[in-house]
Amino acid sequence: MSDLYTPKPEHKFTFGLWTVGSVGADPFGQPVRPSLTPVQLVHILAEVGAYGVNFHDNDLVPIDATPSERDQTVRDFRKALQETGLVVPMATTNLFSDPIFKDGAFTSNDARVRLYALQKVMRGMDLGAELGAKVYVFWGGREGVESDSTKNPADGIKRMREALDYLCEYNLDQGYGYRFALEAKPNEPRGDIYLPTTGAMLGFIATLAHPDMVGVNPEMAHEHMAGLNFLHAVAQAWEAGKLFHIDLNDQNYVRFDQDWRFGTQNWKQAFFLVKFLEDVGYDGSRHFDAHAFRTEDLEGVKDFAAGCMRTYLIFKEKARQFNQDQEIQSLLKEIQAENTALGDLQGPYTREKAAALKAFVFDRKEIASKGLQYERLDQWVTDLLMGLR
Ligand code: GCO
Ligand code: MN
Ligand code: MN
Repeated sequence: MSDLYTPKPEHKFTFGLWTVGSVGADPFGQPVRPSLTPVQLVHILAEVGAYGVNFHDNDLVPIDATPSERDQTVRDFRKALQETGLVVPMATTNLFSDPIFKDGAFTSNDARVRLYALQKVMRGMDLGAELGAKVYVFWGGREGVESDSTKNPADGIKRMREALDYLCEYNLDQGYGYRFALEAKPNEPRGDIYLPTTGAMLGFIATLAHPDMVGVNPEMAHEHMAGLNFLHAVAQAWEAGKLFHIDLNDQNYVRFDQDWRFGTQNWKQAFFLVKFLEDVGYDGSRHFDAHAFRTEDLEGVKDFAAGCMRTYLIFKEKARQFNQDQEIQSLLKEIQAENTALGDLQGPYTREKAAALKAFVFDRKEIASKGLQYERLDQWVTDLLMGLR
């Protein structure tokens, strides 16, 4: 039965092959689930109601596949997409698993590694384009250091810029029309990763040769690892016209990358995030970059994937309730009312306005004495999320 919480294609819910395909290995333990083929994973995603599937080059085509093996894999995958109706909105490159990337890809000290990384990305872009991807994600998991004695971080950033400028040219030259989305993470697997936050990425993008082609792919867990407010990172990206993609998941603050089901842990942050995306009309993929608890079998993996989407839709409905709640809305109106009495002082700078403002006498005590009722409003949000409004 279809209801408000049933995923539909228009919701644009996507998963990476590596998410539902995670076999649950971690630094302390071996895989707990069998590895499934890309074709099997596409069918699982279709079964739970996802709209799309994304991949790293090597999630689909093993790193040492021959050209004919590659073509056969692509044919099989394409057939699975046709059978299920799933689409491929995003593709990316694995620039972190192979030992050649142990000291980074674009930022490695070894020019051969930097060139190999460019070659791998160009081939990955060809693969993604063949399957219809329009967003190409760059997550530089190994672009960093354990010790700053080994590299000058300014050189690291310069090398990142050279690589991205090169790949923007390739994008133009091939006519792929990709939008590049840079994904920040503060650490893990490197001790420190360059450009550690979405805000740092936004600053970096402005220095590129083709800044219009490049935006960000903020990930909830990554900003939370750094103790930051994810919504604020997303809002800054949105306001700058740079929210090209988003990685949704969850985790406790200031820990390792836990990659949990969306909404596992931080309901309020997840609620305000969904509300923001829906209110502003973000129309990109809602991509879940997470995996099932290590305790789960295949049924548990399906529960995980279905849960990500269901929770998103629950928060979407809660956001609608928030926007229609008379009491909440009238308090918001009061809180955010413009003070028209100051009319002439407001607006853009003019010499006259600035002179008038400098001379104006503010009643600081009177302004500061007003209670803002934020406690009441915030409790209403709690009541709403707990189902009591
Ligand atoms: C991580 C990252 C990755 C990337 C993926 C796509 O912490 O492992 O979030 O999952 O999102 O490589 O670029
Ligand atoms: Mn991550
Ligand atoms: Mn991610």
